[in-house]
Amino acid sequence: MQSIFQNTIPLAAPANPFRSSLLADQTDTVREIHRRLKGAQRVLIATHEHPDGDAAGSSLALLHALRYAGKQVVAYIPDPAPDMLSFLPAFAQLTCDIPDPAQFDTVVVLDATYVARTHLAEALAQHPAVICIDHHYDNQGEGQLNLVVPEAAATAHILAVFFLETDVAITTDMATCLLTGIFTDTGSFMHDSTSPDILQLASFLMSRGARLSHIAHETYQKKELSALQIWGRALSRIMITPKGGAAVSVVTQRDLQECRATLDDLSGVVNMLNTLPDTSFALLLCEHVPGKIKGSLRSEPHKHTDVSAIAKALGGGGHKLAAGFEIEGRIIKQNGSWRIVSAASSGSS
Ligand SMILES: [Mn+2]
Repeated sequence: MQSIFQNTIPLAAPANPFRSSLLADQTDTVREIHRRLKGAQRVLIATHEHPDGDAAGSSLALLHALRYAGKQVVAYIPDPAPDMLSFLPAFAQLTCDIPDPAQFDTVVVLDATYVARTHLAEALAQHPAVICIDHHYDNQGEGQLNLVVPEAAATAHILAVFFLETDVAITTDMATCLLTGIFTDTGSFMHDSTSPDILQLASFLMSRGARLSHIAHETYQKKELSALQIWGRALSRIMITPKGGAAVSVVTQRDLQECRATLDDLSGVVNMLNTLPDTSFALLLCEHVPGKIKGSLRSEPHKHTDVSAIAKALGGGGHKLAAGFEIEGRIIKQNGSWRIVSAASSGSS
């Protein structure tokens, strides 16, 4: 297969020796996406709301690759990415300015189960060249081309193998973005999705200059005072539901204000709740803006609970072991127990 980038590969980057079978049965789709991107002039990259390490990492990896190839590229995020990802090369290029997809000949939607999660659904429904690349098993396949690989640990995993398959040289900047997506979506290589293949790929990305220790430090080992304080509140309130044995905790709007914390500071808390043995799943509820509650769900393979089904029933989505949803309401304490009341109700917390 001829590379999109053969004329613009940085001189220092050698050929990619590593091969993976991840996309082996989607060769036609890989070839067609490669052909479309090669012919594209202006590319819009879009990802999901509340972008995480995989959303931002894969968007920026593709942005770097396409810019090396001389394309004009805009990477759109519906809302700001967490500060902890600001070490990613070209992080400042991620823009929340709403683009007009009609100005781009090609659109690539990354890591989004539903195109609606990009907040551009209406404009993209009219667009003739939308490519969706994702690893969510329930991806809706709304693009003209869809590279959906549920076996992949991250969208960055799919992209890395896509670059390898199409002989795109992976630069240090790209390797850093890709490894960040993989590292965060595998829960620091601790989730079930951590296969021998992914560890070999990680090793390969390190050989391209990605610094795993730096990525780990920036994404997990650096906590602000506000984060530790809000973790303290969430952990001090853990409850185990009598029915079903779920580990649940809540964070109110007032907690966030008093700790000067944001939703991003809570990243990782639900995984901590999920460490409790003898529970079926973990749920963290956070009223992140007044009247809006975000729910994060986690489980583990041996707990035999599909949390994506719970999320879906509440209008959200995700994976079997990690999912989320958002509902209207306020979290208040009433007669000693936590309750969700309608956003219009007032109550003391
Ligand atoms: Mn992902």
